[in-house]
Amino acid sequence: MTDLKSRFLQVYSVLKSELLNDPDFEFTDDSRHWVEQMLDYNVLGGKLNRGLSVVDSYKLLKLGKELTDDEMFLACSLGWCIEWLQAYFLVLDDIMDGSHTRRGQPCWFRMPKVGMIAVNDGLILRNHISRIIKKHFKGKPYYVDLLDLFNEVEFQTTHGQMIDLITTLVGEKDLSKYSLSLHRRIVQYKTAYYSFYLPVACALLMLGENLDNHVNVKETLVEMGIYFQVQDDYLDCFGDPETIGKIGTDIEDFKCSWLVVKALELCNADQKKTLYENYGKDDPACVAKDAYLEYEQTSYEKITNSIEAHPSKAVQAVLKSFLAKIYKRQK
Ligand code: GPP
Ligand code: MG
Ligand code: MG
Ligand code: MG
Repeated sequence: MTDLKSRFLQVYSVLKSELLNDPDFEFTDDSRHWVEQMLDYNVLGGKLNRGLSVVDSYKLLKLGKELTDDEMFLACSLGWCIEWLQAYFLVLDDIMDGSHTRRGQPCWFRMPKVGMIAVNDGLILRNHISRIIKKHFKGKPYYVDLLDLFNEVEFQTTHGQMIDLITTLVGEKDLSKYSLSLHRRIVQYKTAYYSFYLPVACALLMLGENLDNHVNVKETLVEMGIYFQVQDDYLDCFGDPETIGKIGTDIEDFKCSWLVVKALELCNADQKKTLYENYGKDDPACVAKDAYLEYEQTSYEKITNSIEAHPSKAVQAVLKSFLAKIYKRQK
């Protein structure tokens, strides 16, 4: 394990222990135990990419200058807030998508004693973010901006999730309504802002930056987030469940996945008929496999060009480190 990761995990223990001893709730042994199990089950076990990238971005934007212990702790805490946000989204997303596994274990709501208690656990995870930010950032000049940022990104994500869900109602009636532009709109909102823009925005706020001055950084990150979700769609069908830690449900769920949109674009009338008959049931997305390889290449080039257009080398380094983490990923 890298130094940074073990440091990051130490901060998790600190934050967890603060939350489990929050004076605004009188915990009993049972309730404390429930929350602790719930946190370890849902917040840990992922790749921690989003969380760690707050620290990485902060370091790069400080041009390699050593972080003080305090800065390190704060950057890690914001990283964990994003991991908490992700846990909150995933617990609820798995219920909505009827998923079975996540990060190599049963989805939280599938656990025998959990079921729909998972809905409230999701809300607790969301509340923890505000508790962490209040405890460690209240009094900082960027406190209000930080709260606004998490609220705004949550607003975008829940609305992206809403169109992801209601679009399937349209698709079930008429699959031909699915298009690349509709897909783009869904994934931009449901994934890109919280996964890519949020970590960098947190680092920028800690550095005292005004986010309004960084709209071009946001655009590049959103582009990367879209690419990342296309990869997620691809892996839902073609990834190895052992490696990605989850069993795909997009076909059964009638999702407006990149694969079905691409398949619709490429197939002939005969294949289209097969697709209409099978989507929501079987595995008809294979026609889009080669197109994915092409998409991966052109997206990479497009994003690289947009990164190189940024005036600041430090910003370029941040963006490049993100792209390197996801290019041709298998999980
Ligand atoms: C990814 O969709 C999007 C999310 C996890 C955001 C969920 C948002 C909520 C407001 C609950 P996905 O269903 O493709 O992800 P996965 O493949 O990991 O299930
Ligand atoms: Mg899902
Ligand atoms: Mg989903
Ligand atoms: Mg998916």
